[in-house]
Amino acid sequence: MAALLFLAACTPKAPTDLTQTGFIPQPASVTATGDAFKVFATTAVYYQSGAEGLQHTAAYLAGQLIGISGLTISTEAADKAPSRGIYLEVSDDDAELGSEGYELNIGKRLVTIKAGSAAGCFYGGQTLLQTLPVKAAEGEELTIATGTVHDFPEYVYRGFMLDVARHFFGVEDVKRVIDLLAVYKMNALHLHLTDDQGWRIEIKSWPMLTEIGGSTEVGGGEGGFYTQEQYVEIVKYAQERHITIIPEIDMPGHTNAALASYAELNCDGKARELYTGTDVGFSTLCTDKEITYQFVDDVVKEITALTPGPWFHIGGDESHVTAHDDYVYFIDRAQDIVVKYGKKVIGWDEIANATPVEGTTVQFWADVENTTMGVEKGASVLISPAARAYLDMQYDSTTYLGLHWAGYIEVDHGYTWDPATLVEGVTKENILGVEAPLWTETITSMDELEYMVFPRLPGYAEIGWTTPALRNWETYKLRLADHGKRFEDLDIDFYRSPLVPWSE
Ligand code: TNX
Repeated sequence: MAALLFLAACTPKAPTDLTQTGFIPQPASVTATGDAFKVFATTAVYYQSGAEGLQHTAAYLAGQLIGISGLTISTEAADKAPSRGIYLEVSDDDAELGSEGYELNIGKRLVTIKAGSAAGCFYGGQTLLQTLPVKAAEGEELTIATGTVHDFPEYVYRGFMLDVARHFFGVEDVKRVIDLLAVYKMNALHLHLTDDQGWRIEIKSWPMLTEIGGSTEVGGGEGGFYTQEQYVEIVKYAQERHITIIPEIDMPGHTNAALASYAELNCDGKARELYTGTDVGFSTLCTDKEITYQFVDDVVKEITALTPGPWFHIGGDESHVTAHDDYVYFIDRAQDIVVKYGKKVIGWDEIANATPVEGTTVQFWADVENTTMGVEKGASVLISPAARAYLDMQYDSTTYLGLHWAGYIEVDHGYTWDPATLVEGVTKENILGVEAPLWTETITSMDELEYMVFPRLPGYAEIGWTTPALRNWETYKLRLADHGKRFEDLDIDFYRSPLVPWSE
């Protein structure tokens, strides 16, 4: 009897109530059927033969399951659902699911993930993975509560921005960021590739941009840049995780690194000194020189050729030393170049002062008037309010990294808002999605990045994915607390906010 009791105390109880899982983002609906599915060494991930992209999704899911369990989980094409195992299927018989939704059905012997696309199956797989630990303990039996998850996103764009210009982050760091975004069903990574302090992407027709402009960073460190091959490697890695890369070349301001690399881009024909401080708003391309537009054309041409996603971000923020008319003239010409290379324009909200071309998105960060003007001119809006969604804002006055010009953003403040009601005159129909940017003036390493990004990022993922009716801080903070163990197991150096009841 004593031995039995001992056994019962040591064996974790198999979960049987799926509704008790702390999913982030919260799915549209979860129902439980009170049983348990066991993952065995013989469990395989089957995928419907012939469905586009599904083999990759199956391989990704099997890879994750192997990482968790240490078992040899194989993948196999199948013409119909098997009697046991995990089965991925693409079907368009449920219109509510849209292009990214999915239905996850966990039975006692068979798990099926059905979606309108491989992306949907990928997200269903992420939901399934959240029912398991990040890493099983030695000999731990892996069981999943049975039931159904029916789920689809609120917004089509759920993004994170990384500023690799102020401090450079290499390919391996960016891949880790991509992996972490994927866990929370985020699907857009905006790379802020250039700024006053650095030019971070190789442009073959203008090689000094990286040779000179990429050679330093804030604080005077050595900087760095991505070769075009490395950029393609990032794009591909992201694509395999259903994440679109949005490249940003910030113009006509925030261009000191380019102005230091090529004298002819300056109105006075004199190259600028490299800059390693953190001031903004002091640089501008020379808007009335034709060479400027040749430069923009070459840069956009080379980068768009390597970028399968639909967008190109032209920056356009804080051009304080560009005269208003020159600014408008420049943005209009830059937009035309982006369109010429087949991409849609995104720019910071200031670009609404120009004449947005069809399909343009203005990224709201600070100025309500610019944003509503953009909407009046037919643009859609990407919501990134500095006071709510800037990951470089400090949590409180004791945070040792970051800035606070837009205020402090504790985890609850970052979570308790709704994009569709934030700006008067901007409603859900106008909104492409949500993006949380990390500016890196004060962020120099992956540990520092993680500390500012976690635990706020899952909140932005949920704002982008989950309908406001299902979002609530009181229940969210409990789910977030559950994820603390996952952050630890993923080796994420996160901020233990006192507002979240982390378990010991
Ligand atoms: C404003 S947000 C900027 C960036 C800075 C950031 C720091 C925006 C479009 N411009 O250049 O890095 O504040 O929080």
